[in-house]
Amino acid sequence: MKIKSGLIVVVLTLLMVQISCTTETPTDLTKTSFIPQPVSVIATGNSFVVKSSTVIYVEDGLQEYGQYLAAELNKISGLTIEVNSTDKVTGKGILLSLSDKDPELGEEGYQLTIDKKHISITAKNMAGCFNGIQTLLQTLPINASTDEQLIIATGVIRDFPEYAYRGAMLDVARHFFGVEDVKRYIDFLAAYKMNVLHLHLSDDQGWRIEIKSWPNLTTYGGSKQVGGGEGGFYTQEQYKDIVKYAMDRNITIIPEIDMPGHTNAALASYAELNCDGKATELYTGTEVGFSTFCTDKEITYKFIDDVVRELAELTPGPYIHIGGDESHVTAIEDYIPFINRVQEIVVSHGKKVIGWDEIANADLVENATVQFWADIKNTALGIEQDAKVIMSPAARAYFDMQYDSTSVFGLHWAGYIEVDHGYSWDPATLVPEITKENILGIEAPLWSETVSKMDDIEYLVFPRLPGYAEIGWTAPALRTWDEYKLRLANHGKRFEAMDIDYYRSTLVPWQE
Ligand code: TNX
Repeated sequence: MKIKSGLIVVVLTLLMVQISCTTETPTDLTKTSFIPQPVSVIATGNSFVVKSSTVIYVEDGLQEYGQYLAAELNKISGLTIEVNSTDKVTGKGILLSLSDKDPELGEEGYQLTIDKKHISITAKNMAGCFNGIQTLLQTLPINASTDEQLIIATGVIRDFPEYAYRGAMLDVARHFFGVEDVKRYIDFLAAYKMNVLHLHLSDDQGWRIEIKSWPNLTTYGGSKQVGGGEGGFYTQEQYKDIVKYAMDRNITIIPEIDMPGHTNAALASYAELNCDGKATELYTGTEVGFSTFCTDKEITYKFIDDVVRELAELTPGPYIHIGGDESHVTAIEDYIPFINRVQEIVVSHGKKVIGWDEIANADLVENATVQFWADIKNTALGIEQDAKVIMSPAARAYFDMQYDSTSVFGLHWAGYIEVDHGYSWDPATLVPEITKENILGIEAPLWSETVSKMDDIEYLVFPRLPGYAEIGWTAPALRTWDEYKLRLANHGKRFEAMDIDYYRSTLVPWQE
């Protein structure tokens, strides 16, 4: 009998340990699967509980981010957390504030301090504050049920990015994606601290941005898409709405008008842009390199000036992307003066130039940026001319490359990109000709020849996007695939909660 009751005590104790383990409050902040991995995470062993009485306090100018955080917390918790415009924390609360007393954090860094009663996010700029908010949100489940307590482990996170430019591109020309889809794409970037969305707004198959001085571009040139279906375009009002939505999430929109090649939609819309004065037919296939603006007609430059002027007026960000890739039917003697002149047009409207790596064959203007996608020689020419480089190596960073031969969507002209291959590279050492001081950052482009719905986009973009975000944010010394894949696995639940239709790579140990 004695032995029996002893056994019962042991069993009961074990059971209690088990129960307390499974309902354990998170007290070790270092156990959180942050993506991107922060510069430093120190745990202090306690926890902060988010309650209905928790207030968000914001300094002047941070009201919008306060509201954003409240909305996210309320979504997760079912609570109605309030925002208070004051920097004096009176009760239990979360404080957002700006300070330039910590120069190590730089333009986009932040310090997130969590203790039992207070949470504070301090940054030099609003951008840093937004990044700190994203880190704070990753300490919480994305979809807690209302009766579950929202508990955050205490500690201190200091964090700042490796590269200033961390972006993704969306090709809305081959297939058109409406405003709501673009906003969802923006949410994906924001959750992982990416700060640039490059929109590929024109190509052979469609022109997607309203230009008031050349209306046929969209009414006719935007009417179709790959496969022959109905296309679409953004009115200027819709584009402004996208720009604002992005800006509220610390994301700069970079609009691209691809030229002199990839211009069939414009050439079909206006006969005078063709050398023979005849409009081309609309095109709905997926070939590249067959179209070109007529580079020695004056009307071409009047057209480009109008387009760039209207676009620059709508775009608060510093850049206009002029494309310049795959102009296979433009003679190099025509291509170079064309790119030179278009760069001057961009500069005259107060913007900086970005172009695909081919533009480095021209005489680059000051502050030009070359986007490396395929050709190292071109990119090296750009570096010789003091241009900065955006790293988008097709064989590593193209969202439209298939994961493997069984992938439903995507292409594979640059190879297959499994999740580990997309993650395991360092922009500063990938190519000997391109070194850290040349690099502005990284961008993962999604070309849309094979995708026509948001679900298709999600399959190609997830789970690779968090990896590109981490390459842009986290120093290479803090990143290995073997450790990253465990953190990524913990984000599967977040993808599901966001209804993201992601690719279940067998290389990642997803949680059941
Ligand atoms: C190359 S990358 C292109 C695009 C295609 C893409 C497909 C680049 C600058 N040009 O026109 O859509 O390949 O992967």
